[in-house]
Amino acid sequence: MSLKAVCVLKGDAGVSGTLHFEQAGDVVKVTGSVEGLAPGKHGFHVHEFGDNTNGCVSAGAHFNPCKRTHGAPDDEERHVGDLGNVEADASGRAGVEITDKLINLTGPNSIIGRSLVVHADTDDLGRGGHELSKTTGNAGGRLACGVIGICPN
Ligand SMILES: [Cu+2]
Ligand SMILES: [Zn+2]
Repeated sequence: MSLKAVCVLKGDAGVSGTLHFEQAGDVVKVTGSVEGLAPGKHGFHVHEFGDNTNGCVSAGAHFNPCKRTHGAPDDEERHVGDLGNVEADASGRAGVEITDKLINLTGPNSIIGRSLVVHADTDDLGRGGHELSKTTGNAGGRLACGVIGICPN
């Protein structure tokens, strides 16, 4: 039996989505979709806290248990929560199909009980030269978020 999790994204700007997570050995597969986005790329991260009491702001910073610098999903130097970008088509829908080697559904890198956040702008993956590039990828406001929770197998 494999461990599975789910996250329902909700936001004020009409952005919504559902993402499914499945641990498959060392990697976690993330599948689903986000709707209501502006066409183009949007930063997509696991943030530290599963606290949405003050909207997506209270989700805190990127989940970063190893005290690293912000980066791209395939970088050695990255936050555990750095899942890069999702890309919305002309209708505002982003299909998500990510396989990531750092996030986990158990252990110290577990994302259960933390928040998934989708941003207004593109994550520059630490390479943008902006003062925020090395912490947030300068991905702008938080359009929608949700807590990642265990779901039935
Ligand atoms: Cu984020
Ligand atoms: Zn980051």
